[in-house]
Parts: sequence; structure tokens; C-alpha cells
Amino acid sequence: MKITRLRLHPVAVADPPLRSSYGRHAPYALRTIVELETTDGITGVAETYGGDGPLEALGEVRERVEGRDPFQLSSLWCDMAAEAEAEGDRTQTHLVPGENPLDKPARTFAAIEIACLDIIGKAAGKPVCDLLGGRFRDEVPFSAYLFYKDAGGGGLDDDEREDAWGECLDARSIVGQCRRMIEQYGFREIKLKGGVLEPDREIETIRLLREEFGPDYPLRIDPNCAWTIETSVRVGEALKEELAGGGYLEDPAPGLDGMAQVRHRLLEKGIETPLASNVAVTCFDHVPEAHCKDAAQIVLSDPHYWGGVRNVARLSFLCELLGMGVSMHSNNHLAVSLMAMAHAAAAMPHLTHACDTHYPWQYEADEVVAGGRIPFHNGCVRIPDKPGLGVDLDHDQIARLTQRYHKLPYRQRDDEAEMRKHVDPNWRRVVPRW
Ligand code: GKR
Ligand code: MG
Repeated sequence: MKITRLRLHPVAVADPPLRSSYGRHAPYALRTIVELETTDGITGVAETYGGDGPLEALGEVRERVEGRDPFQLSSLWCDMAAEAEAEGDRTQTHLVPGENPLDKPARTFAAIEIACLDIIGKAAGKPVCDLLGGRFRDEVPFSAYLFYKDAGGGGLDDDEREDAWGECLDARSIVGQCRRMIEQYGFREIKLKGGVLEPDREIETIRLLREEFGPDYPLRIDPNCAWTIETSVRVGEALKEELAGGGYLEDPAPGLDGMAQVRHRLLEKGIETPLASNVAVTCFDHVPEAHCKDAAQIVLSDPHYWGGVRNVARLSFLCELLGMGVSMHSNNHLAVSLMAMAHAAAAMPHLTHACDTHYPWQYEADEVVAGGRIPFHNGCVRIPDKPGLGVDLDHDQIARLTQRYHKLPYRQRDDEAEMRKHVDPNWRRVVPRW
């Protein structure tokens, strides 16, 4: 079997004005849907980052991909690996999440790898997780991913949407957001995106979440490096009880050394809250250092920039060997990515916490797979009894979302620009801010 054609569909998906230390989400999130056609008439699909950068990077590997056997993934990676040799800082601290140029080869390869595995699964009549050494679970747990946000559901002009969440800029409204999310999806773990309000107000939010939902719902907070070491330790101390029992503190301060200092100072105080990371630890090269320095105890994988679903399964083995926890990070995504994440997580022998997902923030009206949104059962995504990723594209929907993409004035996520436009004309990302 040979790949005959690489097709790329840039899409724009309505996205509410979610806040983080990066700024505010724009009215549309950008994604790219990838299709690989083959001589056998099988088409493989994948979803990845959107905008001009990722689209061009995929276009650049077209010649390497077309004419290739989809089973020969390792040689494809080797051909692309020279670019991956680049030395430097890969952390997402200084760039918009998902746009670090040093992770480009891993991101580009991941999109091709996932589409190839969809092809292989369809050819073999097996789901993708069963190609990754077999599944460890049929249902993959996800967490309620809470965001401080402004009012509105995203979109522009006659496509503008109202949302069920409204403005959520205090503890009480975040509790309401959480309740709605748990009722709708059945999530059993809760994550709050922090780094938006004064740390004391975020402490208050976590405390209220604990008060309302109790210790059966592990809690985590992720300010994306918005805090100094001092503040991180203070928050860790204040939330000692609330983040215990399956919770964690995620990327509180910038850099592996900063994280290590936070960890050591918390341990000195007898606080064992683990630190998780998807900012200081973004690739295999970071894991030994993170482990030696005890800078992160939980690695948040992500098939989209860790080089695909096979690497995520490998990372799970490595973390288990090192005595580290492992779970999964998320950015805005649709159903194709959700299923790639679910298959990867299903095949992880060692998965210590429910995975993150932005999926509840997107809408049925913008879904790109036939049959509409993927359902959650008690906070979990079930691995379907279908070959490959188990999804088929809805090409009418894709055509509509591609048309919308071409009309947009932006081609890259810029959360700072949105803050300047809507909240404060002088806003810029400062790390650490508090
Ligand atoms: O969507 O604003 C966001 C998040 O901050 C996202 O971009 C991060 O990459 O969710 C991510 C995280 O856990 O750091
Ligand atoms: Mg994070």
C-alpha cells in the first residue's frame, strides 16, 4: 500500500473568550484536518494545530509523505529527525502555546503518524489503541477543565454565539461552570486554569470548589508559569489540603530550575503536593533533567507535540520506570484529536490522572465528524468498536469551516492581542506576573 495524496483542510472553530496567563482566546480557534489517501482506497485522518505555520510545515513534507508506505513510520521520522536536532529552549513559556518552532518536526510528524495509524487500523480491522501494544482501558477518563472567562461563546458577526457559561471571573461562577460541566459530562476530576486573577482569588476558587464538590473530586490548578517561586510556594502551602489526594500543582513557576525550587521548598514544609508540567517538560530530552532535579513528578503528554500516539505510549513506560506520574495535556480541539488522545491514553499502561480536554468548549455546530459530537460517559470517552480512530469526516462541515478560516483576518493564535482589544489596551504577557 502507498500513500497517494496528502490533503490539508484548515478550519476555524468558534471558541469562547477563555482566559489564561497567555491572555484571552480569540472568537475562533484554528485547527488543521489532515487526510491521507492510499492506493488501497483507504483514507487516514488526523487533526493538528491550525494557522499558517503548522499548515506550511505539513505542506513542506508532502513530497516525503506521498508515495510512501504508511507502515514505515520510523523511517519517516528518521528522515524528518535532522530538523529535530535543533538545540534550544523548547518550553512553551515564551511563545503562544502550541507554536514553539523547535517542536515543529515532532508536531508535523505526529499529524502524519496519526493519519497513518488510522490507515493501518482500517487495513487491519483494529482500533488504533490495539496497534499500540493493546489497550489497558476501554474508557478513558477526562477532567472538567474550568476557565475564567468573559461572557460570550465565540464567533463573529452573524455567527456570534451566546454560551451557557456566561462571564466567569470569580469563585462562585467557576463553581457554577464546574457543576454544569459535571452534570453534562460526568467528569470526576477538576482542573482550573489559573494565572488569570490575583493568586488569593484563585486560592479562594479552589477552596470553594473543594467545599462544593468534596474530596472525591481531585483538584488541580495550572497558572502556566504566572507565579514567582515565592508565590508558588505560598499557593502550594495555602492549598495543601485541597490539592492532596490525587490533585496537583501544574507549571506554577517558569523553567525546570524554578519548578525544582518550588518542589524543594514545599517538601521542606512537609507538603508533598506533586508538580505536573506541560510547559517545562515538552519532549523526551526534558524528562531526565526533570526527574534528576525532582522538578516535575507528573509529565503531561500530548500526542500532538510529543511526536504522535506511539511516543505517548512510550512516555508512559518511561514515566513508570522513573516512578513519575503521567497524564495528558490539551489545547482546543475537535473530535478527531479527541479520539487520537483517547486511543493513546487507552494504550498507556501507566496513566495516573484523568486527561485534560478543551472539548466541552467547542460546539456541535462546528464538529467535523459524521454523527456529531463524541459522547462522554461518566467523564470518560469509550473506545469504539471500529477500526482506526473510529471517526469519519463530515466533508460538508469541513468545507464550511475552511471557508470561514479563509475569511478570518488572523492565521495564528494571539491571546495577547485579544486582551489588548477587549480588556486592557496595554496588556502583555508577563512571566511571572505575581
Ligand atoms: O487554552 O488557554 C488555553 C490553555 O492555557 C492552553 O493553551 C494550554 O496549553 O491548556 C494548556 C495547559 O495546560 O497549559
Ligand atoms: Mg498546563
